[in-house]
Amino acid sequence: MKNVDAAGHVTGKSLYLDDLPVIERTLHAAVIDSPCARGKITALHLDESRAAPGVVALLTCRDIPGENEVGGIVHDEPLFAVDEVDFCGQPIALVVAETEAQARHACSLAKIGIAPETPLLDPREAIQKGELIVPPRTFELGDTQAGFSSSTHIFEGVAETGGQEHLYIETQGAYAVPMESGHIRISSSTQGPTAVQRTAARVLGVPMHLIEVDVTRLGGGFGGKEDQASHWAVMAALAARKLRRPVKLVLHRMDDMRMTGKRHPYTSDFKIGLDENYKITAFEADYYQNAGAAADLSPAVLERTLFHATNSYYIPNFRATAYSCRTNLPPNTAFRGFGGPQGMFVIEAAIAKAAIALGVPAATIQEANLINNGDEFPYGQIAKQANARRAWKTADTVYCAEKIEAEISRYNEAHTTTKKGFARMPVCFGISFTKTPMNQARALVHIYQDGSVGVSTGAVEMGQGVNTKMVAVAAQTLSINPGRIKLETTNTTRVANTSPSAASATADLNGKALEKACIALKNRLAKEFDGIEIRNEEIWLNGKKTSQTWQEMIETAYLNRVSLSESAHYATPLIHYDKTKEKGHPFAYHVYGTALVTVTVDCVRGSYEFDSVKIAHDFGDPLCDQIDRGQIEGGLVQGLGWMTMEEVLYNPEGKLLSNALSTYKIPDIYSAPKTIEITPLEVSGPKPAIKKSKAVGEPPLMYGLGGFFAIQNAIRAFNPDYTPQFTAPMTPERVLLALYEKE
Ligand code: LUZ
Ligand code: MOS
Repeated sequence: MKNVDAAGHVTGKSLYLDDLPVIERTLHAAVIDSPCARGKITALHLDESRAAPGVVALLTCRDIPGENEVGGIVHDEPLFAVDEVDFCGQPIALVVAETEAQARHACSLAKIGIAPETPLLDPREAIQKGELIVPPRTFELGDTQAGFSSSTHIFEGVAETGGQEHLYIETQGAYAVPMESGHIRISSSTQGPTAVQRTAARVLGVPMHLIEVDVTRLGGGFGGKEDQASHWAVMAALAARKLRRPVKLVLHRMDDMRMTGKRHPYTSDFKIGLDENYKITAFEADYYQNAGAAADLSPAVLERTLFHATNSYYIPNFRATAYSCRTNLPPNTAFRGFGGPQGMFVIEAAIAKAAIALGVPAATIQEANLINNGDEFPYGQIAKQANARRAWKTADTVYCAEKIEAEISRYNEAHTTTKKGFARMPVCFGISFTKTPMNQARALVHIYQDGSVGVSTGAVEMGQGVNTKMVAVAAQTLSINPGRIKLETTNTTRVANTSPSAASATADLNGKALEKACIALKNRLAKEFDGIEIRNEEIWLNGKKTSQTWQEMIETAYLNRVSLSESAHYATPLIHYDKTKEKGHPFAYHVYGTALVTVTVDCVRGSYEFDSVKIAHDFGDPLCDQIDRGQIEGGLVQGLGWMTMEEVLYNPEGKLLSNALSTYKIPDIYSAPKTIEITPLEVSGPKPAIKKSKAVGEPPLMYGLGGFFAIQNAIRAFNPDYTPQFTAPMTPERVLLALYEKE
């Protein structure tokens, strides 16, 4: 199965939001945003903007017919600031003009008076001031006090991870077109068409059925368009409704970087206890999440940090509390891994700290504590089909980990100005939205009279290849050629009440719904034609091939007045979660894997190169092997970027410094590992995985954490005085300082 989008992408024919043909009389919008991170608005001088050439309207919070509210989980985020601002880049007003250049020019004429206050930027400071987004959450298993008193070794420390810019190649944007009777059609670059529809309906004060959201594809999302695509779509819709003209709003890169939230930075305290056999007897942690100025998805991200606090390990005595801290940064949001990577970094840091102090390889502790079937996660789910050990062993044997380590030791003995470092990174990631009700999806299938097929689901294609997977599911289930099947745009009038394409669960949820619809159609055709069977486009009857073709059969079915359309709904079975007890069975299943990361550090410059990353990954039976490998490579490199070179920096006034591609560096082909090898575990996926192919979107990102620890090990090989700190990203600047740190 080839990627159905490949030809369109390489020939430049694929349509993104900004490629949609522009309708006559279309207006263009641009956003006036806050230059200040915190303060009262004292004056809005917008007359000059209003009077600028080409300007048709200028909208503020006073022009909102419904609610000035875009917060999904907590209602704490205005679309346009009212009388105070809470972050740099917060939208204050929308300029609508005949051309985009005119709209932008008008924005530059706005004069906003703000009485600035000192912004809160640090989550630990925020919590001292009582600035919490939601009450803290605590997950607990066993008895940590007892666990620590039976520990031979106890270590405590601090672990910190930075933010991460999504850097989807396509920036945020939307195009709203007013239709008749108050109906507005919005094309949006969103992972969550229903989120856009719901939010637009709320802000415009109209029922949801008046808002139609259509998505062709996204040039990347990575979580940044799970909730934060809504703002721009709603602004365009607001202007379209008021002015009765189509309105387009596309953010420029620097606007996008300045105005949107990113991965949540975390700072955390940990305490780990081990017995003489390196078994972890107890683990405690406190996580302080930098949520930014509004809740956005922070409470859900916070929850996933707790779910992944023990990564691939079984820890009998566990207690962790997570705090979502309100600061004056743009509201931070979903980002591939969704709080999981932040949680996993802390346990890996704790293990690394213990290993260094005890003079054993981290692998000794990691391996001793891998989760086994029957072990309990701190949230009460029992590990089933736990492939943690299998992945570890596969990586070990297929890649001869011992040999790699021996070669590195030899290299380090022979070289003085460069050193190599090695780390293993096991990963265990739970598949399902942690909010149980979100685990549902729908699909709609039409077989047309000529035997061609149109498929609609709630899945949004954002480069992850879900369209190809949906075509594969329909083709396999109907047993027809993939070439007969067209994936329609994702549209709220065809498939309603969609969960966002997120949580690695899109192919599973939508694929299962699609499979159900296809099975229903297949069964209906079988019933109509005496129990025929479709096998690879051939029609078989009583175990014999007939002369009839698929196309002829469909034509006859139509003439016989058989319905050739079907819609189906799927809800993940068995999952549940009780927040009052913090126990349940939140995940349909877990994805496991282990990565072996090798790095060479230039000990003169502090720069580094990843020699190789060798991965044993738990695919299940992949629907499209190439797409899954692409997801693994991409996720890994994105994780390495987060851990090493990507540094989101704000100045003390809360202004984003890393605000362009010149100051924010993501991995390019030169900084990607020289080789990436991927070995699938030879195990089928579980039942809730579509066609037994396991979810693949997020888990590989966390292999990147190995990059941090590999670099740290290389530094240790060079500088015996280095006291390991667990602060990511490990930028070349930090590496250089560590290489020459004195005791
Ligand atoms: N989004 C969400 C997610 O709303 N809930 C989740 O559990 C989740 N997990 C990963 C990524 N996005
Ligand atoms: Mo996501 S972080 O699965 O939108």
